[in-house]
Amino acid sequence: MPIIDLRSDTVTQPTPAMRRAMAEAEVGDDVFGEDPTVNRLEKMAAELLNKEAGLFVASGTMANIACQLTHCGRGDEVILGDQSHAFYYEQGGSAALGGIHSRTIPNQPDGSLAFHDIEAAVRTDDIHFPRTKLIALENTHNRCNGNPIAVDYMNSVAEIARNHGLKLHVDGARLFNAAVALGVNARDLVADADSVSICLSKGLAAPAGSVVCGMHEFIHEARRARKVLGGGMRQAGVLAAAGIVALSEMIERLSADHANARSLAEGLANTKGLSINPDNVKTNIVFVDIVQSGMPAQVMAEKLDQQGVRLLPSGPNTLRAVTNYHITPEDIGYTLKVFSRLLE
Ligand code: TLP
Repeated sequence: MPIIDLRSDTVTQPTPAMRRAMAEAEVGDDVFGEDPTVNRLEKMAAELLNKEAGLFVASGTMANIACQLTHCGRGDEVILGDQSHAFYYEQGGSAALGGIHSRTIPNQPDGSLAFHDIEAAVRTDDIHFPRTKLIALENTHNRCNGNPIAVDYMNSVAEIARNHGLKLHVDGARLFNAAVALGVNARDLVADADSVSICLSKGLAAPAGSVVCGMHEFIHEARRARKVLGGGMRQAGVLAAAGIVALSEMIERLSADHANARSLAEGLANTKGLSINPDNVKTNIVFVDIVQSGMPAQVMAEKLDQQGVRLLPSGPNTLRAVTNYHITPEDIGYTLKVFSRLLE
C-alpha cells in the first residue's frame, strides 16, 4: 500500500541532487567560520533576500529564538500573533531561555495583525511596563491556512516598527511559498525587516536547517546566540550543501504543491461531513473542519492512516494536510477517494 504523507512538508526525503551535493560537500569547522559550503549557503540566502549577511541554524525554532534573543534583553517585550508559531509551538522558549515577554494580539483570519492592535500594544515609557523592542510577523502563516501576506502589508508593519523605534522579525519558514503564491520576489516581502528566518526543510525538501538573514552587525550577535543555544555545528557543510540545492532548484516548483493543495481542498469541500472553503487555500496548507462527520480528529486520522493516508489532527475537529515534494495529483485523487469511502 502506498503511504501518502500529508502531515507536513517537513516529512520529505532529500532529492537525489541533494544527496549528491551532501556526499561531495567541501567542509570545515563552521564555529571557526571555516566551512566553505555553509559560508556559500549563508551568502546565497542573504543575496536572495537582499540582506547583508546570513546565519545557518539547525531549525526554524532555533532561528526564531536566536533572533528574539538578539533583538531583546530580559524583560523586554515582543509583539506577536496569538496563532504564531513562535508563540504557539515553541515551548515559550523566548521566555524560558531569554526572559522575553510575549505580548500577543489576535491574528486576523489571513494571518495578519491589525494595525490598530499593534499600535495599541506598543508600550509607552512607564516604570510599570516592560519595554517593547520587537514586532514579529509570520509569512506564510501556518495556523491561518498557510496564508501568504502581501508586500504592502509587510511594508506597513515595518513602517509602524520604525516609527516606534522597534525592530521587525519575519518568521519566513515558508516565505518562498508566499512569494510564489503572490507572484512577487521573496526579497520584496521582507524589504524592511531587520531579521528574517527561512526554512530549508519545509517545502524545499532539504533534510535540516534554516537561515537567518539581516545586517552584518545583527548576524554577528545572532551567531553568539546560536552558539549558546548549542547550535555551533562544526562540519555543517554536509547539511548546507542540501540547502544550496533547495534554494537553487526547489523554489519554483512550490506552485505544484499549491495546485495540489487547492484541488485537495476542492475535493474535500464536496465530501459529506467535511467543511472547508477552497478559496482560503492559497499555498500548501489545508485545514479541514470535520465536526459534521461526528468523528473526532484523532479517530479520523487513524482511520485514514489505515488506508495509507496521513493527515495531522490540529484540534479536536480539525485535520491538517500539507502538500509537499512527494505528493502528486494522483495522490490527491487517491486521498479524496479514501475520504469518500470513509464518509459517504
Ligand atoms: N512547523 C511545523 C510544526 O512545528 C507545526 C509544521 O509541521 O508546520 N515557523 C513556522 C511558521 C513553522 O511552521 C515551523 C514548523 C517553525 C517555525 C519551526 O521549524 P522547526 O520545526 O524546523 O523548528
